Amino acid sequence: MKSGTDGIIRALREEGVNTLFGIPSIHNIRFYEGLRQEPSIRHILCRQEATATNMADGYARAGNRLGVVVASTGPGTGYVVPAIQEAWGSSSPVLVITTNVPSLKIGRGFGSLHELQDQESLFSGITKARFTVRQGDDTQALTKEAIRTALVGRPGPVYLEVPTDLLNEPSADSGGRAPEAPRAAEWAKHRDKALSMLRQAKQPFLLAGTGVVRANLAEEVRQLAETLAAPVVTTTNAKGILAEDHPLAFTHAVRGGTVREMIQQADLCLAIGTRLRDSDVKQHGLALPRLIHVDWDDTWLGKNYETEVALTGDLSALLKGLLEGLKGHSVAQDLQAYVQTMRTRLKEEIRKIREAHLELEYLEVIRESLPREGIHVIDNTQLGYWAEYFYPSYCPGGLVGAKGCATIGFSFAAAVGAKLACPEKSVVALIGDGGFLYNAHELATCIQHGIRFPVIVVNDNAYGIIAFLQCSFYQNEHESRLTNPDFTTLATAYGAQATRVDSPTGLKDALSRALTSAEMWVIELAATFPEPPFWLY
Ligand SMILES: Cc1ncc(C[n+]2csc(CCOP(=O)(O)OP(=O)(O)O)c2C)c(N)n1
Ligand SMILES: [Mg+2]
Repeated sequence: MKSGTDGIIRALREEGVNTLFGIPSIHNIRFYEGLRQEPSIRHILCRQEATATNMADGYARAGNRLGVVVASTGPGTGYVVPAIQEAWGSSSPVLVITTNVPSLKIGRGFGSLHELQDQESLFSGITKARFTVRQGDDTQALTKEAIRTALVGRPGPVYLEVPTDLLNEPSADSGGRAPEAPRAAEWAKHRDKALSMLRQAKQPFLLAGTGVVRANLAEEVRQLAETLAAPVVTTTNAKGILAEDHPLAFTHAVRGGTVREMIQQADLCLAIGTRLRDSDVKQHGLALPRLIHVDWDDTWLGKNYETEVALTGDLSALLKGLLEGLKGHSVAQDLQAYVQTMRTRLKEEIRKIREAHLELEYLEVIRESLPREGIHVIDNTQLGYWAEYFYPSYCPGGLVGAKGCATIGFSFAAAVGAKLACPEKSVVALIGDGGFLYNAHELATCIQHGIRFPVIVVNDNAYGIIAFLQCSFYQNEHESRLTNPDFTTLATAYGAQATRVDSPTGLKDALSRALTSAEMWVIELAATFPEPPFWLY
């Protein structure tokens, strides 16, 4: 008869999972013995559970598939929480497999080793579902259900908890439960209204979010934009859903200048696969015209913007349905001319900003160092904010940001996961000195597993954005300057290669060396970027 562990591992194998990130413990030790006997599953041994979770998240986003982290009771699980908040906010399908105290001791408060009362509740606001295995459950069926829940509809993290004894005990064999089916598109209900609004719009635009990236809908977005001659703006993690050198690409939705003007002049917004969250759009002062909101489900409808027509359900079916309904649509010539004029203005505006800001020159160096399909993973650091506005992404997932909950200390670890998911792609991580010391220990993991890519550490010896905000609000800094280690010595101590640069040409040379090298590289960029772009543009 299969054990609880066998059930989980069989389910992982049957669902095509071949990579896990995690840390062993006395509570999950039986699971690791199972893994030892399962050569088809690769385990990346990490140095802390939060960073292991960021890796699983980066793996999920870059590979457009499930990421899995293995943790253990109490502190091991606690470390997972902030990283799962990021995955939740970014609709990233990450499965947490963790343990709890022995089944008969759960909830009794005996003070057992690692015991954390109500452990599962830590995940209540940041997961799609929580599965807790109890006596008599079939771990294989539950794991399958957990995996499918993470991936179905709007993707997101899921929590699976197994009491340590049940990893070893025989597991029931129920034959598996029916997975939740994706909700059928409900667009037919509002089909005519949406199509007539789109056909009659004088100046429509598309606002695309993470959902279209997760659902692989770049081609549909391009066709919709071209059918309607509609400019496309995006949130950070949807950048590149339409290659940003396409004539209809209008970069980040919350930019000022030409982008804001175009949105103010538009008479219809087709928002697709975006939750229109406050932090993504509303708080930046973005007002929307009449709105058609296309999303996986009703959760976010009408929260931040009044919706005139909502189309919910399977995103792919909805976009295909819209395209079908718009067949034969002809675009007015003056609309085409208007969009062209605005695009030319936007390009000119960016050219002028580049003259005034070295930040754009640095971003250009990173852009030119990476192939079109390269993956640039940014942290919440000044140059990262500039990347959200000014780094052109040419493919979905070409720019990956920690925008789920705006955590710092994400990008380096997430880039490890991205590189493992897409070993054939060039990957670069960008992170601040503050953020890097949240996760620099994972250099050890890179060396141990032969993972290689460059991480650019922007060193301004400060929590720079905080210093900037303090000076802006209170005319003084307080507790935002950092005394740092020598980053090149730190990196070489781990066995990585390292260099320090302080100019765009220095960065260019370092990146070209690192991207063609067979080693892990830390490039310290000694530079201060005093203001974030959202303050200016
Ligand atoms: C986990 C977490 N803690 C604190 C913050 C608040 N915070 C946002 S940016 C920032 C400073 C980041 O410093 P650094 O990585 O050096 O980037 P810089 O701003 O200097 O470019 C801090 C502390 C956060 N976003 N996430
Ligand atoms: Mg800094």
